Amino acid sequence: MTAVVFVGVVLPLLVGSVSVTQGQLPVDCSDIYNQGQTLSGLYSIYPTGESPVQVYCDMGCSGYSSQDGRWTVIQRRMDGVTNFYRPWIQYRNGFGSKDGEHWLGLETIYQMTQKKKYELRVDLEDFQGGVVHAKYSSFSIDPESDGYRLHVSGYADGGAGDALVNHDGQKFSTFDKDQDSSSENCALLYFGAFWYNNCHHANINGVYMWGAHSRYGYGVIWNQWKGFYYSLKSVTMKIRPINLKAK
Ligand SMILES: [Ca+2]
Repeated sequence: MTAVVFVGVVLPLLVGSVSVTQGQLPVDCSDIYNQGQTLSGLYSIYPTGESPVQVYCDMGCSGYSSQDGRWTVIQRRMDGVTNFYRPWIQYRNGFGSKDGEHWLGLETIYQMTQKKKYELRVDLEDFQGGVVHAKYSSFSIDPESDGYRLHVSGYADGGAGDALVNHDGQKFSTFDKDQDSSSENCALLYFGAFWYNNCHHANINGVYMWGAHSRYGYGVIWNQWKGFYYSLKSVTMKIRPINLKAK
């Protein structure tokens, strides 16, 4: 009789401990950092609490304090190896190599930003060694049913200028899913995919080109820094939760 009662007590405890463990699965790179992984690199996160998603974590590097790290990279351009002119399903699910050029995927970004409040940092580099960034204190996107609409605000200047103010409140568009504010198809027109308005001041998923060119709006564009006729060398979009615990 004692044994039966004992089992009855233990089972709920086991169930309880399993759910606690699931609650500790990392949702982003900040969680991974807080679990003691302080090196930049590839890690698995669990934005839905179920399936793992591989991400590149920018934990900060020499010359930066750890407060500058803990970023989850959601987009990266660096060498033109990966084709970014892709249809909706690819932008929804993600593509590329996580340790190189890639797009994390709108669904994963949505799952992350609906769980916590995130800030966004965009790092930009030109072909002459210039390096700037733009930071936004609030970043989230809506579910697919609302076109993965962008919400970005709280701009802080890092030399780049505010190109995303033109894209705040826009749905995401690809060449096969025109949700922009133009009578044209912006993605088709500028060979990219973005939260196009009418059409863009940032085209950072545009075709990879090498610096100055003569085709308006083409290439990897951040207009407020280098204008509409200069394609950038590298771009990284990365997010992390605000109100980080002090380390
Ligand atoms: Ca249109």
